[in-house]
Amino acid sequence: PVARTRFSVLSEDFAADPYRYFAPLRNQAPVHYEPAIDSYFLSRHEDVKRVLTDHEAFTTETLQVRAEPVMRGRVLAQMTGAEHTAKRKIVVRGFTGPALQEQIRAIRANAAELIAPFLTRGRMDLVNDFGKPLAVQVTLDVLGLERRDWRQVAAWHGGIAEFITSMDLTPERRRHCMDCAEQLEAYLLPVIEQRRRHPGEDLVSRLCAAEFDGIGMSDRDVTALIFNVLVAAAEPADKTLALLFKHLIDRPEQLAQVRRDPDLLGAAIAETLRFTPPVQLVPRRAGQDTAFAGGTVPAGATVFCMIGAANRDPAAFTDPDSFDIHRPDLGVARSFTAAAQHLSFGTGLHQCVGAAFARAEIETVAAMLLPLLDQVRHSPGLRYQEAGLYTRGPVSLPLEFT
Ligand code: 2IO
Repeated sequence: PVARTRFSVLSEDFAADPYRYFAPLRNQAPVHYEPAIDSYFLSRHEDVKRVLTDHEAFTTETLQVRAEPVMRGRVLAQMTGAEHTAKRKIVVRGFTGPALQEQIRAIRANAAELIAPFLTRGRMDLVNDFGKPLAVQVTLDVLGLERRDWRQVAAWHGGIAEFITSMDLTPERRRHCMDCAEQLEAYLLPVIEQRRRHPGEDLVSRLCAAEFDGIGMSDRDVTALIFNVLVAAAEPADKTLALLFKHLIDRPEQLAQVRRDPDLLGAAIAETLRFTPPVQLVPRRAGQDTAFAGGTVPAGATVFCMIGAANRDPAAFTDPDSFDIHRPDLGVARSFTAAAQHLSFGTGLHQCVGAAFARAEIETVAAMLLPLLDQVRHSPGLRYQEAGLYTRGPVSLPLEFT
């Protein structure tokens, strides 16, 4: 369907179902230029992998305009060298090892509380009734922030995520997003003050106590990394959970296998991430003219790596458009590490720091839900709909169960 002159990834047709355009893009326009936003879209697995691993030729400077205004400072992905290594390590410690074990308990408690009122009703919207609140509550737990403020934080998070992921922000929406960022910052500053004076074991305290090159972290440094963790942990979580359930419900045989053997959940999550990555785009800036097989990207250009298209490249996966938790080329254990073949956590120096946490979160919740949601099925009569170009997931997923 790619008509050479007219096709746009910013069109309504593409937004309605990007997946049908991925093969034509890879085959006919692997270096697709989008004049309205003066950006290049790369869709081949090989090209995307090259952009994400060639840190000389492609930088993360794009985040200066796309993220920094609402993040109130620099996020991990913008850092390089020793600063990046040191600060990344602090964040990693916040949700791996002993910290992760503690968080899994908190995830179970949050999930149990959220699901309880729906068990007798036999119906629930997995996105809006469960996944979204869960994603924010879990993130607040990780950060050591007040869980009871989750509605307010969720609203601010919405504005911040909108800024980062929009291709066409109106001045009004931009103002709204900036207001959300300023209000969340004002909410966090007294907390940061308090943790500086009385540090605990939580991630905010660890960030406050960190030093780099003998210099402590400013309030701005700490705020930006809190925002970073908030957006990165909350935004893709409800989408991944809902996509996992949708793919399994649509394939009763694979759902039955996962029910019988919950050890298959790791594979089901890895395949969900490959098949429908919740983060569809990763932006970079070309530092130099770079030639790809399908065309050249000029120095200074904004480049979007199309993760969904790369993950369905037949050069990387056999029968890429089918969802198969048993696919031999998945590599379940590798799927959550730097050796992953799918690119849903990115790759290279800035590969997702939360990959192991994400797996633990979705696996824990799905293992709890499956036995509770007997005969889980779609609620009849509602049209399934996904939204988002940058981050993408089901708008809602109304389910019935017994
Ligand atoms: C938060 C886009 C949801 C990240 C971002 C400004 C930086 C970075 C990502 C992911 C997912 C979010 N980029 N996480 O793509 O931390």
